[in-house]
Amino acid sequence: MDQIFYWPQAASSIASRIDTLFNVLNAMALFFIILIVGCLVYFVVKYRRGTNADRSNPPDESLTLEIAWTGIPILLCIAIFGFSTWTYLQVMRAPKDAKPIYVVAKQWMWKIQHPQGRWEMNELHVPLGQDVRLIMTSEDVIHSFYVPDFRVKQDVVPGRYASLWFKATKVGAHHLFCAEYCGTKHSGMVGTVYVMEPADYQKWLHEGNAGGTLAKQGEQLFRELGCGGCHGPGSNVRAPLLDGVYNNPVPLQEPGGSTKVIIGDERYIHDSIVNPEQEVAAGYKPIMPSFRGQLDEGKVRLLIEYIKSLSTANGGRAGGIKEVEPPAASKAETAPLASRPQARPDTAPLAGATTDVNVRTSGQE
Ligand SMILES: [Cu+2]
Repeated sequence: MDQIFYWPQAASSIASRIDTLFNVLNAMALFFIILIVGCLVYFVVKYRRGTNADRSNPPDESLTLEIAWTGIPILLCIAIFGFSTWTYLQVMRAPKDAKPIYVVAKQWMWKIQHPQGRWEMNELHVPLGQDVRLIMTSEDVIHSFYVPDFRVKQDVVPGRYASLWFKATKVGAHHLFCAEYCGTKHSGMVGTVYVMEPADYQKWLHEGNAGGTLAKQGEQLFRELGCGGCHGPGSNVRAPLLDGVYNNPVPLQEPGGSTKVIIGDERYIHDSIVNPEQEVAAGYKPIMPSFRGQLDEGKVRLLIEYIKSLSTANGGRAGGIKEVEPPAASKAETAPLASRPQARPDTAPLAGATTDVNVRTSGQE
């Protein structure tokens, strides 16, 4: 089924499947409306008062009929359930190699950051025929990223990352709406998604990123904020080194004194910046100041990209933090996060940075 005149065009790889589901449900509803209303009208006319229709010996039982009206709807429901679940899983699971693009929603605009460094407002440029994964968060209230032509919509909630993926199949401009009432100018929170030929997209990407990649900008910000003063290898303050944190196990201090190991994903890095006392790396004191309110989500993203780059380049070490042997006195206490695989292979939960992990996590170019 291609397009019905009152529908937006179908411009993504999953759009036609959503449309099929919608059409099947509509067709079934229409079929039963006609069947039921048709029978109703027919019998009302046939058995109206005064007609000489045959009213003797009405059938009060029909096994065939009962099996039919129970069995057929059950089969239809199972088929719809199966098809829609399959579609839902496709929509929710982004392909592994989908290109990440970062989205921050705020009253009343969409800010988009491409890993290569270019950013844009209320516009999103994407390449044709490539899987794109949006990683989104909000500065203030709940918004919802909605592109009708792609048949995708995802709520964007402050304090967490939401993800949405699609593969655009038609070059051109497509409407972008906020689909969650988010305040006075909600209706003005609109934008455009531009689908470009991949070559044009590459050209476009490199036209406007004077500041370098997000990771590079993050490195700059990391310096400006003085993060290296504590997280640098030569620091007197005991703070974890950050290379190797991303996508590797991080041991956390639990209230009872026990340790819990989590994976240092984007969520963890984000929360460690804005809410550092919440999850304290085992063996460290909760002395990091919170950057909540000082950094907007776009800037936090820069730092995350920088910290990610430390784990994906050079087998876990690169950028501004260079490897040094920790001072002898603090060596034993700081073992978990401060040690590096290359330096001290005997300790090192974070040292789990194996080559295949690093390959798998190098999500940007
Ligand atoms: Cu909104």
